[in-house]
Amino acid sequence: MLIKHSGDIPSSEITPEAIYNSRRDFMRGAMSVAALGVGSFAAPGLMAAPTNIGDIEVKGPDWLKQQIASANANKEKVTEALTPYEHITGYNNFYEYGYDKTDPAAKAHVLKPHPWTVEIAGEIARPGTFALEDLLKGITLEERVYRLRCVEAWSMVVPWVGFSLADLIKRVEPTSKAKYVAFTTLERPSEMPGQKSSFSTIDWPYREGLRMDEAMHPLTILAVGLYGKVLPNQNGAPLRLVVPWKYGFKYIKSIVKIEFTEKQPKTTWSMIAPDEYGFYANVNPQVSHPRWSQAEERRLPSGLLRPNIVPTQLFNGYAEQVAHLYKDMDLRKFY
Ligand SMILES: Nc1nc2c(c(=O)[nH]1)N[C@H]1C(S)=C(S)[C@@H](COP(=O)(O)O)O[C@H]1N2
Ligand SMILES: [Mo]
Repeated sequence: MLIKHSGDIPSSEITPEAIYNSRRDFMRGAMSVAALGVGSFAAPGLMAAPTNIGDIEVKGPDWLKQQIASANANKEKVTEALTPYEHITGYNNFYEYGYDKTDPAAKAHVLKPHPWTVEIAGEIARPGTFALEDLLKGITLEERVYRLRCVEAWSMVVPWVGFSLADLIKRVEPTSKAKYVAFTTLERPSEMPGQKSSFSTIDWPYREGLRMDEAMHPLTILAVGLYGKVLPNQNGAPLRLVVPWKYGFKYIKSIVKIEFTEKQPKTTWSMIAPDEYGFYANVNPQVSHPRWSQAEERRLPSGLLRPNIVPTQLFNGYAEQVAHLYKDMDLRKFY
């Protein structure tokens, strides 16, 4: 890349503010290169002017804004450049709003993510339906900069704000029968036009799941923000899963239910096409999708002139932290 990377600064040594400020300089640089016609940054329909992160206002309740503003600085180091805000919030998969990458940004504003409740059920001592605000009480949010690798072979680097899923799991006291965690997205066709579409092959609501040890892993978070702002609707407001060593379809959005189960739960994509999308969905450059290779990825921003192809890493680069979870498993069989 022609551009100076803000990621050259070890993010563990600087505050989120500094990341965004250096990011801002990075984006100014990026846009002036684009203006000269050298770079191509566009996903179709994206902005033409640089964004000042400090000027972005995402709607949300004051308690959430305050909690996000006091999030601890990033613990996970990523040396790559952050993906610009416009791309993270303008190029999305969220089929509840349609199949195009630009549908969620265009349509998701209709959703009202506050107030919000989450039902926590199944094999736990303390089930209940909790207001999001109560779920987050006493939780210190953290910034985590992670790579996100979609199964479609594009990727981004995202500064999430969230908290460890393990913290929530411990509070609800799982029983010895809790072997899996199942997650469900909101089903509200009045605010999610894709759920009304007769073309849809998805059996709503969208569902995902993790094995208990994956859910308890310190890298697994529930996100409520990104770039130090409230999570935009198109990115899964108000609460979405982030499991950085897995393909993006595991990162279920707008969660309304978390259920602890003894059996492996059904998950949306593996129900639609079990030969193509498995329960595990661990990022693996050696295991091809039946219709394309997974050896490389397009790192956003990616354009025709500058596709920005990078090699895909085993477990999306998190092998050191997570490979032990799968040490006795055939990764070709359990894809
Ligand atoms: N409820 C729901 N969650 C979802 C999806 C979806 O269509 N519906 N798409 C998934 C896919 S395929 C990806 S790659 C990521 C994309 O997250 P992003 O739009 O925030 O980048 O969300 C995942 N979570
Ligand atoms: Mo995806």
